[in-house]
Amino acid sequence: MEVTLENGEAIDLTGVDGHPKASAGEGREGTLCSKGMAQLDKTYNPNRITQPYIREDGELRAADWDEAFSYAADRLQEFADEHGPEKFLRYQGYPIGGAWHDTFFQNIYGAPLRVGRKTTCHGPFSDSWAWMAGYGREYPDYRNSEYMIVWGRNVMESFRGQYQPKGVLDAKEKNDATLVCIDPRYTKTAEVADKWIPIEPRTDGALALAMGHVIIEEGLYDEGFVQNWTYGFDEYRDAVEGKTPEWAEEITGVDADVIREIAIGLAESAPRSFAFPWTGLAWQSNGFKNCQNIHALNGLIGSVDREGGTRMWSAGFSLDDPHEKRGIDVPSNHADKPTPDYDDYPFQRHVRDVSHNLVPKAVERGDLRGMVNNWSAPALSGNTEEWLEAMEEMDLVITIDAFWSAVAERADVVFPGASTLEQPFLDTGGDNAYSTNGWATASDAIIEPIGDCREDYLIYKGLAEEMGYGEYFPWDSGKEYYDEQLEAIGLSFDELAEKSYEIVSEVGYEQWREDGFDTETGKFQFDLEPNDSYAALADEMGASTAPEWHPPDDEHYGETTDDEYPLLVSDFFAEQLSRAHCQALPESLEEYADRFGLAYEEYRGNYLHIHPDDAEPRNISTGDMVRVTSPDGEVELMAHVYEGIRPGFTGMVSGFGEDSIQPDGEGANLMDINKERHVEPVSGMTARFHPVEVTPLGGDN
Ligand SMILES: Nc1nc2c(c(=O)[nH]1)N[C@H]1C(S)=C(S)[C@@H](COP(=O)(O)OP(=O)(O)OC[C@H]3O[C@@H](n4cnc5c(=O)[nH]c(N)nc54)[C@H](O)[C@@H]3O)O[C@H]1N2
Ligand SMILES: Nc1nc2c(c(=O)[nH]1)N[C@H]1C(S)=C(S)[C@@H](COP(=O)(O)OP(=O)(O)OC[C@H]3O[C@@H](n4cnc5c(=O)[nH]c(N)nc54)[C@H](O)[C@@H]3O)O[C@H]1N2
Ligand SMILES: [Mo]
Repeated sequence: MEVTLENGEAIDLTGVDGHPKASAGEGREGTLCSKGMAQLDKTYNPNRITQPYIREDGELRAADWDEAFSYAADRLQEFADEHGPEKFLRYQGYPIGGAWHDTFFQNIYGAPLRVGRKTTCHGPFSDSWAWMAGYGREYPDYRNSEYMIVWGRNVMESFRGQYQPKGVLDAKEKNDATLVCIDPRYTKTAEVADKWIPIEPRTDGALALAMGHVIIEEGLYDEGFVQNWTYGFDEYRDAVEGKTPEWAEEITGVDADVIREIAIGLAESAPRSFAFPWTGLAWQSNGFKNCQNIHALNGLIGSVDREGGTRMWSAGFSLDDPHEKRGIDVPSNHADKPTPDYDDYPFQRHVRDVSHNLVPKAVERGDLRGMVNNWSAPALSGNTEEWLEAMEEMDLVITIDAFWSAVAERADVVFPGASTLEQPFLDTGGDNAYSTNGWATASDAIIEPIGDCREDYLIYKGLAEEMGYGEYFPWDSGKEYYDEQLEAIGLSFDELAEKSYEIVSEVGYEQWREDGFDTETGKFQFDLEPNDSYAALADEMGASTAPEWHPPDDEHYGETTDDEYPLLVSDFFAEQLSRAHCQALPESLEEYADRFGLAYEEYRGNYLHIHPDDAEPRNISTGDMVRVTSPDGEVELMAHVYEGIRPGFTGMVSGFGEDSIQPDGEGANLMDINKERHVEPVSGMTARFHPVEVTPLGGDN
């Protein structure tokens, strides 16, 4: 980002022109996403945690850094002596310095367990893609596409300011591309789409199978690709045989004609076309199968890693390892630590890390007794009630945080992390506006940390030194470490930060031509070899690895509505708020309220979006406070009645409520009604669809 400074204070932020993530490509305007823009408000927010805290006689009190480091080091040592580091959980979001977090807490301290990001963001989506295509992430090559199906992905809103929505608009303008939005809500993406398909939630897998049926029936699949580069096509063809558009119409509520139209549209534009699922589908109990069936379409039409299709997007280069360069042998103290066996949770044997919703169970069983957190708000990502109890139960909680989150309030040590304006930052990647290039980007600290905040590197270094492991953190600052990493591409940190970004590598299309797919069979897999570990897991779950349709079924694949709980509720993101991380910022909250024409002064929580057909019989109007009741509990928030949500489906933005960083705890945290059992059974990912009833609270609100 470019920062405008006035008398040493940052007063404005903007994107960098031509930036691979923030622009549509060379010479094009750069802009920021909501999280980027929020760095300014966050940095100067009066509620920000700006000094370390430690717990003394049960109370948190302010401390200086030396005190906090020495206290944390003593407690970590005590913990290791008493319980062993294997009972200390690692939790982190997308912080600056994730590698240092791992070096210290995993490799040196020896804590083997962490919560897998896959179980709170994208498990069903990326796991299914991983076994089908052999790598974790694919990204559409939007700008070169001619037909784009964004499926449970609100690309225009959730990626606002970045290259993705710009690529969508470019494709529409330059390639006359068609954009299809499959989403039960009329989102910002639906607004620009050529076709909005408000599907019945959680039935996407059925729609995808019917599309496969049409594509095969019409002879529109990519025979060359299917024959030479895929495995299990016969099984796939058999699986979709009776799955006609009429069959899917019954399940999905999407007209058979529309299903035919988009299937043919997708196939005729191939390989410059794609069907791309994301978190809307990942958070479903039957999400794995739904995503699998959607991914299969890309194999069928041969748009995998082709121009305008879905790219196997890798950076195409790697940075140097500063430890290695200095001949510092970082131990792997976590490697030989015992980890618990969760025979009663088949997915847990499969997802290398602990599933988010299982953490409270692990604490109850005595397998976990402490944790460290950085830049995450776990209490809001699933199973809240039990998570809060679990944190209370823990003997040691350490967090690096910016606000008084549910973790910070329960922590024994709180370290105030620096914001992106206050510390150096380096990143590399593949997915970006330059379709066949990998990039590196850097920004320097532009202001001194507010109060006593410190850059993340110095927090890990300080802890390591205090515990006698200073030799693993010999660099004076994160910047020095980055400098050594960047030698790989012949730049210093300052040089890169000055330029902002560098296009480093060339990564051509059709990478599979050279090495095949990194799967069991070396091919794109519609189905699995019986000896694959996923196949064994699926077998245990009573699911086949063949492409099939799993309806939500109350047992494994997600609870269903009934007379008592006739509505389905879920949560999602909004442009003005980044996950659980802008709710402390009045600027963001005000913009969010404005968007729905509601008064920020009166209520600063999230809204329950509900269709008039559901609201009217319940006597609910916009601005009313309502109670959302499920078999597992209830939450309260303000209603927003509008036609842009499918009848029967209601939803809210995540990240609010009393355990959030929203200063008054206003609004609802849907995860208050989420329990351990609400997980997708193959990936262990939190599932967020709940049958509920909604009632007006009455009174004068
Ligand atoms: N402003 C902002 N931007 C963000 C974030 C943020 O919090 N705020 N978070 C970032 C992160 S970490 C991620 S992972 C991405 C996520 O980006 P998105 O995938 O866009 O995230 P969600 O808002 O969860 O969107 C999913 C969409 O799926 C729809 N949906 C719900 N149920 C179903 C269903 O059954 N079928 C279909 N077809 N659609 C359904 C929802 O209505 C919603 O519009 O966004 C990133 N960008
Ligand atoms: N209910 C529900 N939960 C969800 C989702 C959902 O749709 N619904 N989406 C999920 C997805 S896709 C993802 S990726 C995960 C992400 O979830 P998390 O990893 O939990 O990430 P955030 O919500 O961004 O983290 C918010 C925390 O970061 C802290 N923070 C903010 N700025 C800073 C800083 O500068 N330094 C430090 N050290 N801390 C800071 C805030 O105080 C806050 O406690 O959430 C998941 N959780
Ligand atoms: Mo995410």
